[in-house]
Amino acid sequence: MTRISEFARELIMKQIAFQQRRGEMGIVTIDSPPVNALGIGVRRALDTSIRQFKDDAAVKAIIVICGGRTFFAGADISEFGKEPESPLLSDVFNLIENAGKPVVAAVHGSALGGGMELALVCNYRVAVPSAKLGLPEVKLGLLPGAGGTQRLPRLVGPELALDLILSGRSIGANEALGLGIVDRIAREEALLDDAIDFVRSVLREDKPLARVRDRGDRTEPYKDRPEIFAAARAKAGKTARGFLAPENIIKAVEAAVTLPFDEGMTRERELFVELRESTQSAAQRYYFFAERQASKIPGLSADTPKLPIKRVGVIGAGTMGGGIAMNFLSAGIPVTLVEMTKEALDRGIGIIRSNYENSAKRGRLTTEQVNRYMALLTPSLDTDSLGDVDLVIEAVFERMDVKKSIFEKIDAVTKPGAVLATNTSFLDVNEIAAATRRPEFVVGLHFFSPANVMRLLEIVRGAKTSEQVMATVLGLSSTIKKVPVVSGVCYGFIANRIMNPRREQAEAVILEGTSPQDVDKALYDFGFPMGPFALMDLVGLDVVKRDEPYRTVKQDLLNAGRRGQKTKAGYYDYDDNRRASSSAVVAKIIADVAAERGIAQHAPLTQEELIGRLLYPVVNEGARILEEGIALRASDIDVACILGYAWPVFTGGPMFWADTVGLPTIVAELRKMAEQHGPGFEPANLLVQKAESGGRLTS
Ligand code: 3H9
Repeated sequence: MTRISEFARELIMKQIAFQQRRGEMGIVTIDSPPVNALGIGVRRALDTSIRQFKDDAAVKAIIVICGGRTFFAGADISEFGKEPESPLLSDVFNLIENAGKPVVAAVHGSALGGGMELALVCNYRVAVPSAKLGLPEVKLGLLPGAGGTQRLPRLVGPELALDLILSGRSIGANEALGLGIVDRIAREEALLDDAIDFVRSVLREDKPLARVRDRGDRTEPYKDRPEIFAAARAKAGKTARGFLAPENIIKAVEAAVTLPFDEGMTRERELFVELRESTQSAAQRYYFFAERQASKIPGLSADTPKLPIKRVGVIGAGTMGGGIAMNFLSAGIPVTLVEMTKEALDRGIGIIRSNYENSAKRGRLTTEQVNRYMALLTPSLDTDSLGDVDLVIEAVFERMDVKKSIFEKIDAVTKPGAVLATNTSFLDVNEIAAATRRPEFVVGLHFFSPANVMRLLEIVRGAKTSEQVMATVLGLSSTIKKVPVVSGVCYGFIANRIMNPRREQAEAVILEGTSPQDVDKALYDFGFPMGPFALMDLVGLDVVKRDEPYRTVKQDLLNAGRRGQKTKAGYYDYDDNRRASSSAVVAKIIADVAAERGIAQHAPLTQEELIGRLLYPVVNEGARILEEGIALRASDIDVACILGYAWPVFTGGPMFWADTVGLPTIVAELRKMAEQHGPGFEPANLLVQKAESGGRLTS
């Protein structure tokens, strides 16, 4: 255990905690940027401050409040996996709960995880209207491990507690007031004053101290209702397939209903530790930081001036262009949408409107919002109308000659300093930039479909893209609520390039005797929402078709009119309810293609063999992407795969997963594949080096 000197402790304490007296009130203000996470420094500061006021007879009540932008955002996630240091969160919470005088949490910003748990340990909670409270531990593969699973059900009942803890969603202060989680709403700019007023009224009433742990009225009625837990399990089985945390959460909330408080706390602890030690939680915690790291570009300082983006032009009103436009409209940025024909333009605008209206029907938007967004949209049939925009995003079909002529044109009509972006998914951004007189203002903005929904945005940095343009588009990505991943220029960039081997291998193994169903099942069981064949059937084989110099199963299926679900036949047969079943026609096509191409069929690969065959080449491609400097770091590749291809987050993405499998195993398996199937499987140098030196791809 690391020990710090008394002097250092004093210093840390002084920087983090500020104590003041207002009459009989002892006020503890914690200010530990950025988010007041409950790391060791904050715990020590709280411990010392609370102890001091607890022992001071002149202090009749204690208020815990935070400085900076938020109340405590939870335990310090970077501390998990390290040796715990005293005082633990449970020590601090015991101190608060047994202070013998009212302790009040004054909440602004977000009270999340351990932060909300701290508020629940306090006798009362006062919050400003904009405050949010939530237990998002499930998103880190954890459960609320500082009493949240025991106290929240005692306040709001187990059904709502399960809903909140399993979803990890936050609720606003007013909703929390209605549920009895918050006791008083304070004025936005007068939290401390209003919290003091509230405590004074509590002291005047001189009632016994209210402690959530002593409540039983909301849990008692559920003692003989196991069906609510069965229902939660059934739902989690569907919405969180493969994740471990939901089951432990349900068990912990069950304990809140069936066990006395202290026994429930012991059970919560066991269930929490089990999750904390799991690979899944390590992966999800890694991912939490990976997502935040992705927007940080080495050498690009945070104060690089950004270009103002007040108006955007989008060229192409197809599915992609329309989706891209929606991101800006929803962020309040006006868009000029350009198409070649009036029909295509009208169709594109109609789709945007109906997308918004569908959201309104589901209660996610108001009609007023829909109208406001649509009013920001200017349709146009002429690129000359782009003279006043600050950014143009081209989203037309993938042909270099077409893109070049568009860029030449927009270079001529847009104002100097306007950023010109292409949404290409594989073409050379440098070649496109060379068609303009401002290559330093050209960048790739690769959205994923549906562009208004998918959170990933690959930012393709051309050889000449300026730092200012990079800073601008990185900033813009957070305005439109995307997670940016920076990629160098190469075919397919990061996400499409790294996942291509999975498709190639899936198509190869079915010719060698494994069925499309087995391939899809292996990947589904690994945690993907669906396998590649089911996905191609869903999207349409005509949409994903590619020209190959040899006979392919896909082309034969298309020739037989099997375009996927829309024709009730693709790699699978479909009934009227879109239920899939295997197809003798497909099996025959596969056998014919294999015979013609001289590919010998053998016994189907096992699930384990399939995962190696389909996903080790993905890891290998990731290592090449790193070696070539296309990705800045391994974790960026993981973010791209998780957000772009629904790679299961509980494995951490291909790079983190490879580290958990063991790089020597992957290198050895790739070498075996290279012997059997050709040199394309040879492990990348970086992979070999790391495997031999005991290193990891991720840090
Ligand atoms: C827990 O509490 C377990 C307990 O039940 C039991 C324990 C026994 N720790 O997101 P941002 C960093 S588990 C460490 O960009 P925003 C973050 O990495 C915890 N660091 O800002 C970033 O660093 P950098 C349960 C944290 O304004 C910086 O703060 N709590 C933590 O968009 C700014 O973050 C959660 O899961 C943390 N807990 O959003 C809440 N939180 O600048 C997690 C943030 O170097 N946090 N950082 O990149 C959040 O959801 C958001 O950060 C928050 C602010 C909404 C608070």
